[in-house]
Amino acid sequence: MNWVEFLAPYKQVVEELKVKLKGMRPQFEFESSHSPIEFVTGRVKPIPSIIEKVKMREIAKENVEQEIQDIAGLRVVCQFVDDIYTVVDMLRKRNDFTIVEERDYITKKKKSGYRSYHMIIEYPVEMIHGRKMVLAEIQIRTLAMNFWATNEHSLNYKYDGRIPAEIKERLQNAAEAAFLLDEEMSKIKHEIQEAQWIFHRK
Ligand code: 0O2
Repeated sequence: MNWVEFLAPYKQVVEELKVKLKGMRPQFEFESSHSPIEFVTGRVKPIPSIIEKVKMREIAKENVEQEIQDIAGLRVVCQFVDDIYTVVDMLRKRNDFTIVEERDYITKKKKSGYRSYHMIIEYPVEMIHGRKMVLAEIQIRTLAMNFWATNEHSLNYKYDGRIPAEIKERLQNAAEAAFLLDEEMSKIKHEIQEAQWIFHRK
């Protein structure tokens, strides 16, 4: 496998989508309205991580592009849970890609405690030899969900996917605490936004 050649369109997609999604924030600021987007990140899945997934799921070489949907990964981080659905609605209205699948791990959290909204999109990228359709995953989550997922991801890496039961339980409790934090913050959303607006004007 020539990885540089294989990953080139994915790199391009991540760069293009980062610009497009990041570009939404200043538009809200220009209109003096609350931006549902706090920040955007993107990455191309590391090669060892792709190889591991291929091996674990016994994916045939010719099916890698179709089966591993998060080689190009974008993350949109929001302040409030409501904002996630605002972003989802805005993404559904776009004409520069098509949505292939949506997974709501917020209303239906994962067993680990993981919460996030996932969108798999098909994005047309113009390469020097023509257009290529590339799958990408957009994860949309709150700051609290992101804090939890980042920490859990590190622990998963540390324990090679076998987190001890006691830590797993603590993580599940932490996931609930994070969700409670999101709920409490949502209840005082307007107060927070007013404060941020005053701060922004100073
Ligand atoms: P990495 O290192 O972030 O790239 P399946 O698990 O079979 O339903 P699939 O294809 O894994 O299907 O998709 P899913 O579940 O939507 O997960 C894709 C990505 O979501 C993961 O990529 C993670 O980034 C994130 N994710 C899903 N579940 C969890 C979780 O329990 N904890 C954390 N921290 N992240 C999660 P990768 O390839 O697993 O990892």
